[in-house]
Amino acid sequence: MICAKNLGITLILSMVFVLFVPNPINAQVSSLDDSDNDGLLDEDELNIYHTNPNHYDSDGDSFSDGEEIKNGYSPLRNNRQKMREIDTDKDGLWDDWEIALGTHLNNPDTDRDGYKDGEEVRNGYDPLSSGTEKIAKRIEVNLKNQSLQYFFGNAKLDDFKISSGLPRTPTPSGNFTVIKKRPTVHYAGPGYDFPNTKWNLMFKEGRGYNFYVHGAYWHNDFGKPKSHGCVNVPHKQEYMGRLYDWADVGIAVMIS
Ligand SMILES: [Ca+2]
Ligand SMILES: [Ca+2]
Ligand SMILES: [Ca+2]
Ligand SMILES: [Ca+2]
Repeated sequence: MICAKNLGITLILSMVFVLFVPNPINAQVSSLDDSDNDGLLDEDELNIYHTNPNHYDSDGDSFSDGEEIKNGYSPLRNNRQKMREIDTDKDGLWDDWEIALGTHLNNPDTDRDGYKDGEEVRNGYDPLSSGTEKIAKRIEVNLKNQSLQYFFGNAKLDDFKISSGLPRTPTPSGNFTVIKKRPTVHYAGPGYDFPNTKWNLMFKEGRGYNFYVHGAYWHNDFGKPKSHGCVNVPHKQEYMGRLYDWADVGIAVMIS
C-alpha cells in the first residue's frame, strides 16, 4: 500500500523527470553546437576549417573565426591574409578551393592515393576518391549580374564581379570553349591601348577581333559593363591569375 507521503514524493519525482529528460529535438541540437559562439558549428570547425571549436579566435588577431570565414580571411593566420591567396598545405589548391571541394586544408593528399589534391584537380580527377572518373571544369559568365563563377564538377571555386562589353560592343552570349591560353596580349584599337595585359583565355575568334576572358588593370569598375566585348576580370593573381592557371584549353565557357 502506498501511503500519502510516498505518493507525493513519487509525483514530484515524476514531474522533475518530465522537466529534465532530454527530448529528441534537444538531442539533435546538441550535434549542432557552437561552443565558442563564433558563428561556426563545432563539427565544421573540426572537419572543415580546422579551427579551435572552443576558442572564438583561433589565430588571436581579435577577429572571430566566423567573421574571418565570412569575409574570406584565413582564421588560422593572424596577418589578415585572404584564403584565396594562401595554400596552407602547399598541394596546389588555395585554401578557399579546399573548403569548396571538401578537401583537407592541412593534408596535401586527402584521399591518400599518392597524388596531391592539386595535382588531381589540375588533371580533372576527384581529390576525394581514388577513382579514375574525370570531372569537368567550366566557367560561367552571367551578363545580367556582371559576375563570373567557375566550377570543378559541382564545386563552385570562385564567384566575383566582372565587366563585360558596353552596349555598342556587347559580349557574345552562348556556349563556347577555351580556344587558346595567352599569357600576355596587347589590346589596342581606336581610343585604347593596353599593352602587357596578363592572363588571357580566348573563347571566340572573330573577324579581326577575338574575344577573351582576361585581366584588366586600367579600371576598377567591376560589376558594370565597360569593355569592347571581352570579359574583364581584376588583374590580380588571386582573381584572373589563378583562374588562368586552373583553366585548360577545351573547357566550357558558358555566357548567358
Ligand atoms: Ca564555433
Ligand atoms: Ca581570428
Ligand atoms: Ca592547399
Ligand atoms: Ca590524392
